[in-house]
Amino acid sequence: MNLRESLQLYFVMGSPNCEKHPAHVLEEALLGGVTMFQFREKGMEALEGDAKVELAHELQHLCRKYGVSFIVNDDVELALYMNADGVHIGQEDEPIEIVRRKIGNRILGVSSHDVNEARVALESGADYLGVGPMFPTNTKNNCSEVRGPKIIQLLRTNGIDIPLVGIGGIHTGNASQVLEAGADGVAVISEISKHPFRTENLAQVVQQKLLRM
Ligand code: 3NM
Repeated sequence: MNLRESLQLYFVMGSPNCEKHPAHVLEEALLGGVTMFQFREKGMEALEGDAKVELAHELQHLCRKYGVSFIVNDDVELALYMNADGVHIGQEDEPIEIVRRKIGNRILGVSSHDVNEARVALESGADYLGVGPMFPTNTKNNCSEVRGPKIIQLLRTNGIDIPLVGIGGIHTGNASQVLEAGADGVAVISEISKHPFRTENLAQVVQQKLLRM
């Protein structure tokens, strides 16, 4: 699978997003057709220290079992320590070039919210962009204003052609809009973490939409 294909159904999650054990949630999601996973251990009651590392290993092991890339959110040192497949960073994290130098040719994802941020990320060595929020969401505190799928269209018409996913408030009913706008895939937290048994429905919507495009 190349990176664009791996991004089709990108599950992002940490223990605060789950109602059952995260390993149970992830395995159900992997069985349902998730194509990439990001460990994002953030927010209230997020694990720290050894407990975080232990959970990360458990989830990485599952990803390996299903042949899905394991990406670590923000924590570059943890990603290197674990030999993760990649890192995802936001605009407020370490500068992109520095992270690129630290992680070598592992996958580097960067959250971007407009054409300028996307250009800088691209020039600084990002492999893919996460663009959001597509729709209103309660999952992330201090989320920036809703951009809607039209921001993806705008990035594409401005020549940003690297792999990108939409994120924020995406579910089975609106995922098609994000793909139609030009995204390679959708990144979701709660739609899967809260209802992992429904992953297959979302995977089907995404695959059918991409096939018809
Ligand atoms: N980043 P849900 S929105 C982690 O806009 C994250 O960059 C966003 O959660 C951004 O799928 C978001 O439950 C939360 O809405 C996504």
